[in-house]
Amino acid sequence: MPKYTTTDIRNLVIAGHAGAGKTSLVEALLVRAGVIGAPGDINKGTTVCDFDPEEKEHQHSLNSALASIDHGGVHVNLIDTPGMPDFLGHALAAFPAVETVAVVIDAHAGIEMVTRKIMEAAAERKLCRMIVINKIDHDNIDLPALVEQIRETFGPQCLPINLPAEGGSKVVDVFEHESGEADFSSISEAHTNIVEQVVEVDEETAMAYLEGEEVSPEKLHEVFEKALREGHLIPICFTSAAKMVGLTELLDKIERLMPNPTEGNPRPFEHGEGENVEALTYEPDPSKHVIAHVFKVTTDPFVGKLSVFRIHQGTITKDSQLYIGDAKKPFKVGHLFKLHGKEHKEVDAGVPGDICAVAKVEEIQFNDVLHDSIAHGHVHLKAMKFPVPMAGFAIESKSRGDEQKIAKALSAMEAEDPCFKLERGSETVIRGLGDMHLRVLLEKMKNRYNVEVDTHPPKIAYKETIGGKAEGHHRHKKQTGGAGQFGEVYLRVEPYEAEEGEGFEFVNDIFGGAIPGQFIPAIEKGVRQMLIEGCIAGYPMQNVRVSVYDGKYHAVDSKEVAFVTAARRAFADAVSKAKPQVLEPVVDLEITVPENNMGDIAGDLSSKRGRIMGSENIPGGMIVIKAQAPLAELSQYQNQLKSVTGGQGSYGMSFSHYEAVPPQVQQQLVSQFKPKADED
Ligand SMILES: Nc1nc2c(ncn2[C@@H]2O[C@H](COP(=O)(O)OP(=O)(O)O)[C@@H](O)[C@H]2O)c(=O)[nH]1
Ligand SMILES: [Mg+2]
Repeated sequence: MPKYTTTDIRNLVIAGHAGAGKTSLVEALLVRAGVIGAPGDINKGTTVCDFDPEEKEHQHSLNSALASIDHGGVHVNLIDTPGMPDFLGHALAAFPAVETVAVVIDAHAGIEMVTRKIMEAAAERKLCRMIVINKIDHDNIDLPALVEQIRETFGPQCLPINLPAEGGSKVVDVFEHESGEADFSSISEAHTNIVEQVVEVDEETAMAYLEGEEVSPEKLHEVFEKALREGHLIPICFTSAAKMVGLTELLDKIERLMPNPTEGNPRPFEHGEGENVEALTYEPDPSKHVIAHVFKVTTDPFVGKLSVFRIHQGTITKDSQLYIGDAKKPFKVGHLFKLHGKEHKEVDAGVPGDICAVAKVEEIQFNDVLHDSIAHGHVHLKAMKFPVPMAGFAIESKSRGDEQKIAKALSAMEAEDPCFKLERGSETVIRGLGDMHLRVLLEKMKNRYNVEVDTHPPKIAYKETIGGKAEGHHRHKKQTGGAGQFGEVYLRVEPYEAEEGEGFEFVNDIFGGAIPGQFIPAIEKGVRQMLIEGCIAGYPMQNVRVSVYDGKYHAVDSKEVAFVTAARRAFADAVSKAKPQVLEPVVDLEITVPENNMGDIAGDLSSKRGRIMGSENIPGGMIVIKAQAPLAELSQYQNQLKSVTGGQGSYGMSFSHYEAVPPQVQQQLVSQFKPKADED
């Protein structure tokens, strides 16, 4: 058994924009707590949390990494996460493992794009939040202004719990202290602000406080935790990872005030399938059945596949037999690990709240639930929102014979990353959140799986539809030597909006047996072939209702193939008269650039057939532009934005909807199309 119990555990995700100092902060906390002797260096790739070859190469965190600290009787599990927008998936994936998200903000850079995304996502998942303002040693910073901006952006419930003092060389607590000297603001005022905010969530405590009664520390913890859980308080603390300031104070706050696994809001587990899905209540009770959630899957060069999970209920030991989701057969844990950076230490058991890993269980996938009771089948976590990957490369093997190795590498990487998607169609396309994301994936393929691929921009997933109603006809008649072929079809097409799915309806409107019932499936088959192949530009067709209303047959020469062909041509005939349209995917863009680039960006977007939906100035002289644009125009956007903004701009995109392409684009796509010859 571990030396700590569930209530001794504190789990925190360390998140925030790239460069805020998250990895450095974890490193500094590890040094301060005596876990490691001296801090590693981000630039040399020697930190505990940035250990992947790709992380060393880019000097940035690209995956989540774990480290734990024993401090003052509590066991703190920290999950360091990447802060580049392209790698947001790995940060969000770790959320279900913790009670608290600590959002690190760079004192100099202020609130950035990922800061906002993380704050929003953590609130949406009802996690407790805290803000760490790091780099307080930096020159040219205005901390009072930053605190104000934070409160304006994220709400007045963001309140300092400590304040820098003595020129930023230390921090003083304002929750427990009522007086003293700070570099800005006043300790007594800050104390009153945070204590009043906290006691507000509990009427009794609020009364006692107002009447000047002493509130016990236990009671205060209880109320503090409630305020965090309800989003009524977001404490702000100050650190300098570089100068080792504010670290013990941060650990003290985590120990005394932040929620343990029996506190905070429960994770939204569900059980059942389809319409019978119900919320599942669980308890962090070590003696109950096991429920654990896999929030990270990775490949270790020494132990192979590692699946990292948070235990929510029950105790897992090396002898546990665990089921993976709905699987019928359990696996034996064998070796249970605690991860610390790239190291893994074998442990006997994990209790509720703890974060452990198993090696070499190939079947486990990201987001699986592990449990020890078949009765717990169909338990899953309520679906999490992840950004939809839109950036893509079509890939091709560099050397022949590598196809299988590539397929294996791609599925392994897909299982590890919630924002990496694979499309296998006429071309293999990898999709991610941006160029950088995709390039790192290709590097991983090379480093880990020893395969290389060529890339080119993927084909755009155009679709076809019709804008009006029309009729079509074809008589298929063939007489070659022996038996002939005969089939004649009249049909009607009209726009059709389906509740869900691609939208297709086939209606048999034949009266009086003009075509015998046995040939109707052949007609539907012919139409469906055309829906897949496309009629005007070679893209799948959607939102169409097809009604067959007349035709002719021949007692001897009519056979299935004749009606398939007749239907294909009658359908093409009808579509050509029904205002056919090519549709293209349009994406939502969120572009963050320096204010003075606004004009260039707007001009460039309009040349890309884009439109600006709104903009918002954010601290630091930046502006966030919300826009929509066709995906087809954005294949080089990353590089273009970089050159326009001198590397300061960033953007994210997600799928919005399909829209008709302009006539000249349609003409071009139609002229490139070579329809497939019918088989006779
Ligand atoms: N001046 C100063 N620099 C820091 C501090 N913490 C981190 N840095 C530097 O900021 C850069 C980014 O740090 P890193 O920990 O990789 O940030 P992350 O992307 O949030 O993990 C590195 O060059 C660090 O040395 C700090 O407290 N003060
Ligand atoms: Mg980092």
